[in-house]
Amino acid sequence: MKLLFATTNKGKLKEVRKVFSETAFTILSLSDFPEIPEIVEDGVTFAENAKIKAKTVYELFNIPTIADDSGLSVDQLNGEPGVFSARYAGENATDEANNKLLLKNLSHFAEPHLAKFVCSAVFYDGENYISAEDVMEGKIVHTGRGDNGFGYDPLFIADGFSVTNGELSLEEKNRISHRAKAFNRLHELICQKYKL
Ligand code: ITT
Repeated sequence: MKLLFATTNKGKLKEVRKVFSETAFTILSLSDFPEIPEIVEDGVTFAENAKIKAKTVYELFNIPTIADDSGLSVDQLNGEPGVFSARYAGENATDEANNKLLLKNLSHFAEPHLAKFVCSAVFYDGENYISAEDVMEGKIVHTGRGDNGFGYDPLFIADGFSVTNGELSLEEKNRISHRAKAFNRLHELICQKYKL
């Protein structure tokens, strides 16, 4: 069965393709479908935005679609950047600019900067939504380390680890990440629904 992953984020695509490797599903990506109109993510929760992405892309291509809305929630910043994680430092902000702003906003607070990543994963087939959400708890550190992953990964250390997410391999991150856990569950739920 083909699933279209409604994302333009190459880091997410790698992680989710790995989750669905060796399953009955082939993951297509939006790069197979150029000229997608911009999707307005105006939901106030991760779950709402994930549904918006899945529904918009399903209606364009009529292919069962999965989507992910995710982000970082920092306790001392009252849950920010939250659903604004990708555009914390402005529309089309780079990961570097977002990371810099995060550290600036945390500079007034004492460590540890407790934080969690959240991922809301959704499947939509034109009739039903299936959803799964999970988190990865940890803390933000001031010195970025590692070139793996994407987004805030160089600044995030997961509970029980001493290296940043940016220093984890794809396999290691997928063992513990919010995204891998949410999509593994979503995979199970899709299999149940389609009796696979
Ligand atoms: P799509 O909407 O096209 O999927 P996006 O990057 O805009 O791509 P989101 O709106 O879900 O996706 O924003 C997620 C942002 O949260 C992402 O750009 C990172 O800044 C951050 N983020 C989410 N998961 C992350 C992870 O596993 N590691 C590091 N940063 C992450």
